[in-house]
Amino acid sequence: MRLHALLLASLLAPVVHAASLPGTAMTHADARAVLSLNGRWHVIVDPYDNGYFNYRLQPYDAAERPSGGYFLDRDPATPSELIEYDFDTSPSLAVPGDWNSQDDRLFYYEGTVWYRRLFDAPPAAPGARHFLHFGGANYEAHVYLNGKKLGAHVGGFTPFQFEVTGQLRPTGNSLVIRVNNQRHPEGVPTVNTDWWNYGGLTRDIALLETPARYIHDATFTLQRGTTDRVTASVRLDAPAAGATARLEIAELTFSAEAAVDAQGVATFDLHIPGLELWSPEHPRLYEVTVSAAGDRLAERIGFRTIETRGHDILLNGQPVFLRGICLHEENPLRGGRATTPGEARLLLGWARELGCNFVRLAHYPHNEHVARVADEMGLLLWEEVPVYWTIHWDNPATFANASAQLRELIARDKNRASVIIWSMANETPVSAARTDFLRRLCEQTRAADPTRLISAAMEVHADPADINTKVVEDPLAEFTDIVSFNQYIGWYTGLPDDCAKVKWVVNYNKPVLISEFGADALQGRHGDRLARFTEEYQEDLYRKTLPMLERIPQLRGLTPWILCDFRSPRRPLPHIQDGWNRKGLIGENGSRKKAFFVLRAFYEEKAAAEAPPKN
Ligand code: GCB
Repeated sequence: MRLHALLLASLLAPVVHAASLPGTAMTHADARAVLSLNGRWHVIVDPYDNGYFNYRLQPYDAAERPSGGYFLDRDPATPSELIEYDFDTSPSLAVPGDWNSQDDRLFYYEGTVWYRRLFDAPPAAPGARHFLHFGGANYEAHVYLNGKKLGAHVGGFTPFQFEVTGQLRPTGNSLVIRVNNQRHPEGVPTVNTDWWNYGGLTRDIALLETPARYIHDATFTLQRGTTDRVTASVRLDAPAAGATARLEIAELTFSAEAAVDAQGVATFDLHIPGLELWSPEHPRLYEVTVSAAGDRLAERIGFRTIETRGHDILLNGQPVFLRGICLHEENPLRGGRATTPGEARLLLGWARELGCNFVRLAHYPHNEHVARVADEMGLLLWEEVPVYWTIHWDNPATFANASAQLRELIARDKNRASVIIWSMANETPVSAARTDFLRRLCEQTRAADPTRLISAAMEVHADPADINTKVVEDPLAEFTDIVSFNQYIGWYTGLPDDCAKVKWVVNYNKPVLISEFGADALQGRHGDRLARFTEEYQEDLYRKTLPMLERIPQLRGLTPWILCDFRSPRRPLPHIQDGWNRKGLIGENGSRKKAFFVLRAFYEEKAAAEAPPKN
C-alpha cells in the first residue's frame, strides 16, 4: 500500500525538465542528433522497485550506501564488496520498442524496468551544448547520467529532453532510465482502456548537439485566406537582442531577414510568390532553412490552410470530405508498438490503399515519424491525447498531466501540414467537471495553435421517446470546430438492419465527422451476415452504416474503427478474440477482410465525386 502511495506521489509530482529548457523539447530533434542511442539496452526487471527504494522504503541515497540504487550502475570495487545487480550480465531489450512484445514474461508486465546503455561522447565542436532526447517513455521515466539524476517525465507518448552539457565523459557514459508503466486511476489514460498497455522506451533516443546559442523552436504557417502569405517565428533558447534571423527556401530562391527581439524571438511576415500548396493530391514539401546567432536548422515544410465554414471543412479554401480510418500505433503483424518510419509507411500505405485521405491516430500521440511520413505521403491527420472514457476530472494533477501531453504534442507536430485536427478526448461522459476540464484543454490548444481545428470523439444517445432517433447533443461541441462522435449501431446496440430506421438529430452548424463505427470479424471466419464475428457480419454492417451516416446533412468525414486488428486485454473470447480487438479491416496476418472492400468502394465514389472534371 505504502509503495503504491509513494509511486503515486512520484507519478503525480510535477513534470521535471532540465532547468534551461522552456517547457517543451526543442523542435526537430532528429536534425540535431549526433549519436543515436537506439539499439540493445541492458535491462533489470524490478517489480518491487528494489533498485530505487531501500528496505525502509526510502529512496536510495548514494552517499549513505553507495552500492544501493541501480541508477549508480556500479561494479564491485573489490571482490568483497556486496553489489546485487549487474547490468552487464543482465538481459537486453531493443530500443525503441515495448517490452511486452519482446519477452513473454513481460507480456502483461506493468511495473518498473531499469534500462542501461553505455556510450562514448562523440567529438564535439568548441562551445557545443548537449542534450539527451527521449521520444517518449511509458508512463513515467527517471533519467540518470553517470549516477546523477537528470530529472523525470510523466506522460508516456511525448518527447522530453535534458541538457547534459559538461556532464559527459569522453568514454563509458552510463545512461540509466527507470521506466514504470503502472496504470493509475488518476493517470491519463486511466486504468481501463481498450488497448494494450505497452511499456518501455518505445520511442527513439538520441544525444543532440547544438551550438552555444541555438534555435529552440521555429513555426511556419500559411495564413488563412491566402496562397502565398507565410508567418514564421524563430525562437532562440535565450534572449539575443541585436541578432538577426534569416529564413531561406532555396528551391524558390527566397530569403528574408528579421530582427531577434529581447525575448529571443524573430517574427517573419512573408510574401512568397510561386508557393505550391500542400494537399493530399500534391504533398509538396519545401526545405526551409532558418539561421540565427550561429545556429542553423532545416525542416521540410508543407504549406496549407485548414478552416471550417458552416458545415464545410476547407483545405486550401476548398471543401474536402475526410475519407478516413482510425489507427492504433501497433504493428499487427507482430502485435507490438509500431516505432519506425518503415512501420509508419506500412500502416499509412494500407490506409492509402483503402482510399483514405485522412487518418485518426487514436487514442494517444503516436511517434513523431508518423506525421513526418504522412506529410510525405499526403495524408491528413487527427492527433489525440489519451483523455479516454472516465478520468479524474476534478483532480488538478490529472489535468496537469493531460495538459502537458497536449502541449508537448502540439510543440512536436505543429509544423506538420498533415496534422489538421487536435482531439481533446474520446468518449467522455458528459458532466460539468468533464466539460470544464475539456473546455480548458480547448482553450489551451487554441492559444498554442490557432491555425488548426479542434475536436473530440463525443457520444450519441437515443431519444427516450424513440429509440431510433439518435441525438448528438454535448456542451463540449460549443468549444470544438468539428462535431465528432462515435456510434456503434448494429454492434453494441441492435443489428445492422436497424441502421435503415435511424433518424438523426444533430443541431449544430458545424461539420460533422463520425469518429468511430465498426464490428468485430475474425479474418477468415465466414457465415451468415447475422452471425457475429464473421467477415459477412462486418461487411453487412459497413454496407448498412454508410447510407445511414449519409443522412446527416453536415457529414464531412468518417474514420471507421479501425484499420487493423489490435491487441487488447479486454477481449478474451477464445478462438475469436484471443486478446485482440477484431474490428480491423485488416487482420493480424495482414489479410484484408470483406468490409475493407466495401469501404474502399465508398471512398472511391467519394473521391470521384470530388475530383475536378477532366478536360
Ligand atoms: C470505442 C473506443 C475504442 C474501442 C472501440 C471498441 O468506442 O473509442 O477505443 O476500441 O470502441 O472496439 O469497442
